[in-house]
Amino acid sequence: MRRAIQLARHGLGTTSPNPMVGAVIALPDGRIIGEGWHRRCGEGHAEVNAVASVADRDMLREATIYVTLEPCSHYGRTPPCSKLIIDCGIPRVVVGTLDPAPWVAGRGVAMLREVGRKVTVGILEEECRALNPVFMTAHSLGRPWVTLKWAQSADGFIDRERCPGGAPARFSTALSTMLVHRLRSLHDAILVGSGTVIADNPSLTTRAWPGRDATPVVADRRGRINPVSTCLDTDRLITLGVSTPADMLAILREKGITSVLVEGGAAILQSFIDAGLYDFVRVETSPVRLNTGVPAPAIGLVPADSFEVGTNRIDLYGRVPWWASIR
Ligand code: AOF
Ligand code: ZN
Repeated sequence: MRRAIQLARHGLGTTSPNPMVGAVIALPDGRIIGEGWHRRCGEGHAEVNAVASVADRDMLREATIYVTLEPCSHYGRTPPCSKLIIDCGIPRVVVGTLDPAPWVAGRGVAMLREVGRKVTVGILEEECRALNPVFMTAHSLGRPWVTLKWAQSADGFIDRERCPGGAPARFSTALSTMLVHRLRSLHDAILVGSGTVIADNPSLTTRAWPGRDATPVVADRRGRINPVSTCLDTDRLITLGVSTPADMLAILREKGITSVLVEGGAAILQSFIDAGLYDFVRVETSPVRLNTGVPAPAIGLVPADSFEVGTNRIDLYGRVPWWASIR
């Protein structure tokens, strides 16, 4: 199962909205005869790739498949893995954790047991759940995973007081920008307020990182922004006309968004903090002092992890995902 978890991690950044999943096929003496992982949404699941990697199919009749997530039972973009396991004759299945998605939710295990396959559930369960904080949150809490992110001056301001179009205060460095773009690419959506769009006209892309671009989302209750004149990818842009974080998340969930990175401004960040609707917070602090300006949001927590990137300090709060501590 540990090996299966390692394999699953190769899917980071390309499986969403699907989870990262790994699978290992072994003989009773422990010899590994097949390995696989889910590489990309729309492509084969971990079990499919693991079975395909086995040279001698006859060996499957005495093998055990270890899979980090319950094999699926549904026809989605691909056919059910439980059916594959049954059809190729694997007698024993070891599952890390159950799949909380409503289209599986225990039915994969039930299908296997119904035809007499031996199934063990809950091996390295915490680790297997922690592989996919986004997928687990989206399906168990019924809302997207929420990351809050801002950069601040040494004296706690996120920006100067300035008029629209005036240059924003710059806290990030070339290296920390790469890490922010990596963080963006690991979310389905990036949310900003209309004030941020009017003041900065950001593009919210991942140009400093070779990952996919997240869907841009603008909270624009009063219809202040003109989508045509923004730098945002208007083909994919979602505008939200609602005011509360809970309402925003409900709409994003309906649109199939499983994770959102909230990038500001201060008021929208503070509204998510006040509503308790966040999972993880990343704060970058520059040595630059502004003396006056827009105060940074107040989170009132002790960091779970801190590290330095060049001149800047990064503090991580809340439930820190495994992929956020990589540095
Ligand atoms: C597995 N093994 O490797 C993964 C699973 O549209 P599909 O066919 O790709 O199905 C996606 C759903 O399948 C996803 O929401 C989750 O419930 C499950 N993911 N299941 O047996 C895998 N990635
Ligand atoms: Zn599957």
